[in-house]
Amino acid sequence: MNGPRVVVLTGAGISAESGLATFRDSGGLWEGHDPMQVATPEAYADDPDLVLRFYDERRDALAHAVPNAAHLALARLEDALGDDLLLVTQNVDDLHERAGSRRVHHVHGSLRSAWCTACDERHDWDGPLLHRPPCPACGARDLRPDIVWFGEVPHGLPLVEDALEECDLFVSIGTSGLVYPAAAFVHWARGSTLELNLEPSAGATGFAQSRQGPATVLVPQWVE
Ligand code: BV8
Repeated sequence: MNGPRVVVLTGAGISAESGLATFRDSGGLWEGHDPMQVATPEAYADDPDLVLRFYDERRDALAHAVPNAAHLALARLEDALGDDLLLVTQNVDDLHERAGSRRVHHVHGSLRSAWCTACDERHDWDGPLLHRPPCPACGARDLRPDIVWFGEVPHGLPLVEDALEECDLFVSIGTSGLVYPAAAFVHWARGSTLELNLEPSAGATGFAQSRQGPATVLVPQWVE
């Protein structure tokens, strides 16, 4: 199987210059909570309103954010490479899509999708979930954020693993390299590896090359 020649992984750092908070910068707290403690099935079972507010606020912030030069450069890269590029993102925002990327693989889910735990249907979703709207398919009031929480299995790992094993180049952009299994992608990659990040990530030494700087500078430079 001839997989994509280039696999790109993005993290919260690529959306930072669009004004979206990252997980671990600026103290990394939301209303005094560690996001890592809120983004879990246990937190949702224990205090669903807290978790739903966390995602409603981020979904609302997303409506006011716009893609930046890094997102736009990756959309141009897709125009040039077509199926030779696989864009994988840990992000739950839709800035890659709004920049023009057509094939985006969200391994951690999406803010703009809601998942009905009664009928298992997923729905494009823009509004809040705090008031427990009915599922458009079955009417149950069991919609949860369509997000992969800590302890849940990321989407489409076999597809990513196959692509990494065949690729010529793996590029990691804007991620701290702290969350697995995405942080292990660099070790699964067959080809050369490059990290573009504001500072060396936890996995920086695992990359053949690691460049530091803002994504809006480094990504267009790399793509061009
Ligand atoms: C799972 C959705 C089992 C929520 C997220 C070993 C192996 C496997 C699992 C584990 C393991 N060890 C521990 C685990 C469990 C756990 C884990 O990794 N814990 C960590 C904390 C140790 N992993 C899981 O639970 C995963 N599931 O393992 O299931 C399994 C696995 C495989 C097969 C079968 C079963 C699920 C993880 C997914 C959790 N959900 N997101 C939400 O978004 O609310 S993860 C969350 O962290 C976000 O998605 C985020 O994207 C991700 C990683 O964070 P980053 O994107 O890197 O963001 P961060 O703030 O950390 O860093 C930003 C970086 O950008 C910084 O480096 C900064 O310097 C840089 N930056 C800032 N500004 C800029 C910039 N760079 C460039 N330009 C700028 N301007």
